[in-house]
Parts: sequence; C-alpha cells; structure tokens
Amino acid sequence: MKRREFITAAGVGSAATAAGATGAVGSAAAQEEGGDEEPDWPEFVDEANEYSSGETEDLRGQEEATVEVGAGDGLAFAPPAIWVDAGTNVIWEWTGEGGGHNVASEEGEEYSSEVTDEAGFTFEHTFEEDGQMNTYKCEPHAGQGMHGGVAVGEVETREAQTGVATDPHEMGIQVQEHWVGIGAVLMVSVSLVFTFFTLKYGESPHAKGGD
Ligand SMILES: [Cu+2]
Repeated sequence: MKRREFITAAGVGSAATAAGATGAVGSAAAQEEGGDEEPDWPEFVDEANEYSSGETEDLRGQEEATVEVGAGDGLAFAPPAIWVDAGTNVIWEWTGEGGGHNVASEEGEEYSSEVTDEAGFTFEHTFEEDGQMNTYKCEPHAGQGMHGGVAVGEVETREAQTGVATDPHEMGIQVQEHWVGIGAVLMVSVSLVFTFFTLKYGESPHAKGGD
C-alpha cells in the first residue's frame, strides 16, 4: 500500500518535470515562428549600405514606390531593399547628397540612368516580371556598397532575422530545442521504465521504513 503510494507520487513527479520540459520546447518553437518572411536576397543586396537583414521594405499592394538616391551618408539608396508587386513603377529621387550618382541594373530587368548630383532629379522603371529578383547599383559608388534590390511578386523567401546576424542565431535556437527535446524524451522514458520495474519486481528501497 505504502509502496504503491510512493510509486504513484514518483510517477506523477517525473511526468510533471517532463511536461515542463515539453512546455519549454513549445515556447521556443513559437518564438522562432514569430519572424516574418523577406525575399531571399543575394549577397549583393545583403551587403548594400543602409541595409540590415530583415529590413526589407514591403511595398506590395502599391502601384508606385519611391527610393532616395544619396541617402544615409550620401552613398546609399533608401530603402535599399524593397518588395513590390509586378507592374509597380519605382521612382528613384536624388537627394543631391554624396556626389554624382546613377541607377543601373545589375541582375534582372535592364535599365540605366545618367549620372547626376542634381537634387530632385528622378528616374523611373516599371517592373513587369513577376517572381524576379532585381538588383541595381550606383556605378560611381558600386565598390563602396551603393547597391539596391527590387524583389517582384512571388520570389524565393527566407526567415527575416531582424537585428541579428543570420546563421549563428538560427543554429543556436535549433541546438537548444534539440537538447530540450532529448531531455524531455529521456525523462519520460526513465519515468516509465522506473515505474514498470518497480511495479513488476516490487520493493523499492525507499518504500522501507514506512508504518
Ligand atoms: Cu553613387
């Protein structure tokens, strides 16, 4: 009688611990799912001035989008990475900062503006091809990171990693979940095996000395 009470208590205790660990797995997974998707930019855009991972400007649903030429310290496009629908007219507008700039396609649809430092100068291109990842640059400052990207419609995406270096963080979370998951499985198994053997072979040493 006493023995069975002890076994029940031990079983419930282990089950509760295992449930706690399982809960931790659930919340870690929920945190990871919280991120947004952004276009899977090539390195050319990832290294663009004024761009940080996860900071794509989602302008889908608009017929027109404006990008500043000569933003930040003067050698950047702003926003440097935009996501638009097919048929969107993108207008680049010069700030007059940072010297003479132009807008010239790198990959994707082809276009090229003149080089100028005139504030208020504009250049336009309408992106027609759905699913295309377009990249562009300022030719005088391409070597200094004056790059930009225009993702159009249904492009390949990746998990946005706002404010964090991409890969190490992702791996860190996966490793954590991995170990917590193994821990939970081990605890449940040990609990079940312990209960089974104690019930089958009787007499746990802890059950002695009861009244
Ligand atoms: Cu430039």
